[in-house]
Amino acid sequence: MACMGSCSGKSDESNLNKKALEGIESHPCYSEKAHNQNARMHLPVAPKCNIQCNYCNRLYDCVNESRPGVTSEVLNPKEAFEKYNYVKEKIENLTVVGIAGPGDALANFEEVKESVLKIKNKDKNVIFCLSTNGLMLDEYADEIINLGINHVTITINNIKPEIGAKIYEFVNYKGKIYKGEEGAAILQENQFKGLKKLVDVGVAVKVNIVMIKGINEEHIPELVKKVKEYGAFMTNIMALIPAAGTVFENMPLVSNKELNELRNKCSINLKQMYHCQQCRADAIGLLKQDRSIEFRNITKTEKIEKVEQNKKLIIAIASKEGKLVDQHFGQVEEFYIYSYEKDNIKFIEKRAVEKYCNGKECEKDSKIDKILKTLKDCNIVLSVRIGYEPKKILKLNNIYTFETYDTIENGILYAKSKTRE
Ligand code: CLF
Ligand code: SF4
Repeated sequence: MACMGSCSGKSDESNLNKKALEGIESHPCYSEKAHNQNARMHLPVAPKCNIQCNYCNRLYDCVNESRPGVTSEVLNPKEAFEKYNYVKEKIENLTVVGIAGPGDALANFEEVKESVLKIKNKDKNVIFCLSTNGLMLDEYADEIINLGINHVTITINNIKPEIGAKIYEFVNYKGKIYKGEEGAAILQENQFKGLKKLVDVGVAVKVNIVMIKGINEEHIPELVKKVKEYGAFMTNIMALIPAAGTVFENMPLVSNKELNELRNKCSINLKQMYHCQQCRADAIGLLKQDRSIEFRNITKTEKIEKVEQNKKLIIAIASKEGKLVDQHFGQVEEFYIYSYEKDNIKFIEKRAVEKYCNGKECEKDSKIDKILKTLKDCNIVLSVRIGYEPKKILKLNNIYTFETYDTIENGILYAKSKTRE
């Protein structure tokens, strides 16, 4: 599960092991005090998921969007390690490395394990944090413990399969698809078995709960009591984000007042998180100050084939008014086409395209094909952000993509510096 979490209420720290307890002080999600001081970095190494939540749309990467499941890149363990080293140099107070999607950490366990081991071998003091939907938690709990991960988040939205059946479209358990109450029951059983295994060795388990009006909000206090009985350290009740293109896209919004009233009610039983930012799967920095855009693509530059010094570059710019690179790739309806040759930057024309992002996944394949035709002579696309799917497809067609927010001229010079010998 993409991790979706000022704390108050009761929690029992006496159950925690020494590392889990020590880690809380500098964990921005577990400690309200730490959230203004300590930074976390998410490694987006887990693209696959093994369930389908009715609120999840992992590929919808919009410029204004900051929510779980969204990332601008997916890294392999080597790239994740390189990126960690780079970010660590720049952010002194980086204490936590989390894996929060964009899919489920345990549906990508080999990548998660390799990334954790690489970083751990280099830096013994990192606090690792993992977020999961819990479907494979019973199976992987021992490995998680052996890896020394002492902070785990499980998203549990219900303790009644009839409610779960309304939240999950399907559960893919060990290669077989289960739907309705059957699927929800399998998920629930594994979540609680895994929770117990972790709590038994003192891991600090936070349970994330998505508050969905008309589906589970009445049920949440009972759910919080249950996870408390099982030894969860705290819960983080979050408002549903009705993401475009999902079954729940038209569900009612939850107000802050409603959310905090429910949290207050539940705080009688268990410590509550009030400062969750529902962050991206590639978030970096303090919870309230996401710096991920600064660190995009830093591990990818060596893969760019160098272009001959004098070859003319054709560059497509995502720009609202033709002055700045200030649009997300998915939002562009008109690209500004420029050429760069022998130190000369020249505007050529505007080219209309159909907007790539409208929230409907099913239409994206045909749209990217059309965009590719429109940009077929281009070497470079410059935008503020681009999702990993279109980026990958453009790359396969020898069009390199760069993310920046700058004047068009500076953007072109930046892209040129990355592609020239
Ligand atoms: Fe990341 Fe989640 Fe670990 Fe925090 S986020 S894996 S516990 S390090 Fe934190 Fe972000 Fe809320 Fe998650 S603010 S979405 S609770
Ligand atoms: Fe999306 Fe749900 Fe899978 Fe998380 S667990 S990635 S929210 S489908």
